[in-house]
Formats: sequence, C-alpha cells, structure tokens
Amino acid sequence: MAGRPPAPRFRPRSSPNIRFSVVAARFNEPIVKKLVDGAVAAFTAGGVGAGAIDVHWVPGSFELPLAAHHLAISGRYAGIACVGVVIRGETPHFEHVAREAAAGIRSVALATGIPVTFGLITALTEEQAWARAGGDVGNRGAEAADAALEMAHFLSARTFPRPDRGRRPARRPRRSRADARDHKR
Ligand code: DLZ
Repeated sequence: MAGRPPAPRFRPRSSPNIRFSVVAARFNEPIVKKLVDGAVAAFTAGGVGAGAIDVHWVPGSFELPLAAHHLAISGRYAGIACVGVVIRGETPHFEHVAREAAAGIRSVALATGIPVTFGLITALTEEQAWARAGGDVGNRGAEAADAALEMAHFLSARTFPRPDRGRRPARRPRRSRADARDHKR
C-alpha cells in the first residue's frame, strides 16, 4: 500500500471558475503547509483559477469532517481536499483521531455527493510524514486534489435523468355527470 499512487490515466481539466477547496488541519502545521501547497498546485495544474481555490484551516484532523460537511452543503465547491498529519504518539489517541477523520471524510462524501477526498498522512514518525509531504514518497495533498478533480469530472460527466423527473403528472380520470351528482349526495 505504501508508495506513490498510480499515474492518472488522464488529467481532467476543470474550468477556471469552478471552485474547489482545501481543508487543512493545523496540528503538525509545518508539514501540513506542504500538503496545502501540493493541493493548491495540483488544482492549479488542473485548470482551476487561483481565485477559485479556497483554503480553510481547522484545529486538528478530528475537525476535518465537520468543516468539510459545512463546505460541501454550501453548494459552493465541486470538490474538497482534506489534508492533515497524524503522527503516532505515546498513547492510542492518534488512532482515534486518524480513524474518525477517515470515517468522517468518507461519510461526508457519501452524504453530500460532493467529492471530499482524503489527503491525510498517518505516520509513525515525523520523518515518514515529511517524506509524504513533498519528499521521496510524493505529496498526499496533491494526490487528494487530483482525486477531487477526477471525481468532480466523473460526476459531472455522468448526470443521468432521473426516471421520476420531467414526466407529466398522471391525469385524474374525469368524472361523469352521474358520478358527480352521486358524489354530492
Ligand atoms: C489531540 C491530537 C493528537 C494527539 N494528535 C493529532 C495529530 O497527530 N494530528 C492531528 O491533526 N490532530 C491531532 N490531535 C488534535 C485532534 O485532531 C483535535 O483537534 C482535538 O482532539 C480537538 O478535538
């Protein structure tokens, strides 16, 4: 599982005015800043205008899902890349943070239908985290932005008409005069 992601088959280009967001957790901030830089660069490379990328900061990775949910239901963004760094500490606390962040981000995407992608580093050491924040093992922020772009393109290319939309409501059968008379009685 470790290592670089497969190269995307194609790089979908977005329109400059379609908005994307990065939600960043401030914990381990110097490393997270590298993820934010990577995500913004990837969105820009994907054709998103500099003025159409918003970066929002939250205290820690545990808060990422709530912030992403708030942004997703605003209807403002075609995709949201969540970035954060969870480093193993001396207690199991980090496991709760990492698990809740991952599950929460997944839930937000499914509940809202907006691509909310996972740019979290979960590492045993700071060194491992730096390697995944623009070092030898890629940049998880850039990968999350690429995934958001690709999923936004995926969804917009597959908007199917719903079978219950656009149909005329069924007409009620007309009552005969005799029926109407009986009904009045
Ligand atoms: C508390 C905590 C711990 C121990 N470790 C991390 C971490 O490695 N990465 C991270 O993004 N956040 C951590 N946090 C903070 C929690 O995400 C959260 O901000 C606080 O528990 C407050 O809800």
